[in-house]
This record gives sequence, C-alpha cells and structure tokens, in this order.
Amino acid sequence: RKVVFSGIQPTGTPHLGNFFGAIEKWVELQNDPKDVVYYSIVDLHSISLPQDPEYLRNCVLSMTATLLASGLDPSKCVLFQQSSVPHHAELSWILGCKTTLARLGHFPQWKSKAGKDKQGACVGLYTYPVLQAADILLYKTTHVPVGDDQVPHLELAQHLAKLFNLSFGTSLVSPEPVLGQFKRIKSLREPDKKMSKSDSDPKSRIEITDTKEDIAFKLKKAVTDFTSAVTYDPENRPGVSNLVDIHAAATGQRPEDIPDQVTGMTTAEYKMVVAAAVNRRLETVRDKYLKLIEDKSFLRDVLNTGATKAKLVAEETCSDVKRCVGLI
Ligand code: AQP
Repeated sequence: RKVVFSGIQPTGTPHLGNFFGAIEKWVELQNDPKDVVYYSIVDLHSISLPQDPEYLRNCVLSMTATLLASGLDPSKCVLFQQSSVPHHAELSWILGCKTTLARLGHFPQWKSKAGKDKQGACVGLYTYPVLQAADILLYKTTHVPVGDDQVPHLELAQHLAKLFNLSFGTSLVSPEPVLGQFKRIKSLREPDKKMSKSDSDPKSRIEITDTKEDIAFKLKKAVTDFTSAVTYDPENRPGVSNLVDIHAAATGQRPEDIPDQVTGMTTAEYKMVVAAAVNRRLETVRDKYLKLIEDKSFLRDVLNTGATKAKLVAEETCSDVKRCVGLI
C-alpha cells in the first residue's frame, strides 16, 4: 500500500508548470483504492513570502476549485488546507530543533527566493523545507509526487526520518519522490527561469483557467529567438524548446517527436498550433472551474471534511514523536 502526500501553495492560480509537473500526476495517483492519498493546500508555506490576507483567503478557495476541476475526487483523496491541521506546525518545530543552519542554507529555493539581502529575509523562508518535511512525515508518506525542483527538499525529509528513528526510536517513514513525466515548464518571457505563480509578469505563465484568447495572446508574446524553424534543443534554443515541451505535455507526446510534425512552419505559426493544443487540454478544466467557484460553501465543506480525516492520522504521528523525544 502506498501513502501519497503532496502540496501546492495558494499563491495564485496554478499554471501549466504546476499542471503538467504535479497536478496531472496527483489525479493519476488517487485511483488505486488500496492507497491513501493526501493533497494539501499549503497556506503556511505561502506566508513565507508577503501575502495580502484577502487575496490569500480567495486563493485557498480558487485553488480548491482548480484542483477539483482538474480531476481530484474527494472520495478518492484527502484534500485539505494545511493550517487547519495544527500538527504540521508542531512537528515542524520539533524537526527544526534537529536541523542545522548549514543544511538549510544550501537549498536552491532559499538562494533564489531570499534575494541578495539574506539577513533581511524571514526565518520562515529559511525553514520552509523543515515544514515541508513535517507535512510529509506526519502521514507516514511513502510516495511524494513533485516537480524535479523539489527533490532536494524531499532529501531533507528522508534525512530527518532516518535521524529521528535512529536517535529517538520513532517510526517515521522515509519517502520516495514520484517525478512527473515532463520536464520543468519555463517562463514564457524568460525561458531560463521556471514558470511560476508569483512571477510579477502575468504573460510569463498560462494559468489553468485562462481563456482561449488569453492562451493565444500569451503564446504569441512568448520569447523565442531569431531562427524561424521549430527544433527541439533546450540548451541552445530554450524559448522554442519550452513551447515544444508544453505542446508535448498537452498532447501526451515526446518532445523529440514534435519538430518532424511541423516542418516548414515558422515559430510564429507554430505558437498558434501550441495555443490550440493547450486550449483543447484545458477547456473542460476551465468549464468545471467556473461552475465550482460559484459554490464557496461546497468548497469549504470539501476542505473541512479533508481536515477532519487528516487530523486523525497527524495527531497519532505527532503524539508518537512527542513521546519519543520526551515531551509526553
Ligand atoms: N514550472 C514548473 N514546471 C514543473 N513543475 C512545477 N511546479 C511548480 N512550478 C513548476 C511543481 O508544482 C508543484 C506545486 O508547486 P508549489 O505551488 O508548491 O510551489 P512552487 O514550486 O514554488 O510553484 P510556483 O508556481 O513557482 O509557486 P510560487 O510562485 O508561489 O513559488 C510542485 O510539485 C512543483 O515542483
């Protein structure tokens, strides 16, 4: 039996990177009735960078609607808001007391998100991977579907599980990553950066709920290069190759197989082929989202039911760890 856990931050509307890199895998993993599957909207993580309270509140509900519209089924998985289960913060504190500053300083996410003024960055951003380890370890998770950017964070969870089991005799489980089939999707404006919810330029990403017109507009504006033909060469032609990656992911093909299908096409023409493919993949998700977002009390019910189920397991693991380290 697998126990699956994964999280997504309510920092905006999920984009193609989140969708192809994580959510599609989430939907697939909920389908084996033997497995126990937890998906969390990790709002505690999201306040490690400044958030507007009203925007954050709305994002939790719109994220819930987007995940349900993408195919998550609350009868097959436990979908909940992280801050409604207080054991995440509690276990995070305990794990943090055995995590060195040196280990946390190496994480790429800290280096990129803290900016140049590291002394001015907040503690929550630094200890983010410890909270992520707590999220995973609380449910005795065996499998964590993540984008490849999250693998270093998962290694901390593996390290802490082993360390606590050896030092204190806890029975934490060391989790394995489940990587999506597709590469990291890049920003449409700066293809050397990943596509991101919190990028200040909305043209850098295609959101799951974007209209057909939005999708075509953003792809039209996508940065490519001065070569007109479509080739797949991520190293030397990151912009065009990102479009090929998006096209491949939207149609379930290998990126290497795409250029032969579009020989003779200019990149400008190809962008519209990609736009049509992305729109086809997203249109039912978008329609379902628009219906779901109208019913806020249903969305809150889904999250509350999920939190009640999650708490039962989280409470048990947290109490066990507290006993082992001498707090109970
Ligand atoms: N560009 C991407 N390509 C592939 N996978 C991606 N993921 C994120 N961006 C890409 C995967 O999506 C999952 C949820 O991510 P998250 O919301 O927890 O945080 P993130 O990785 O920091 O994503 P964003 O969109 O960049 O959010 P912000 O801007 O708020 O930081 C993860 O499994 C991640 O790997």
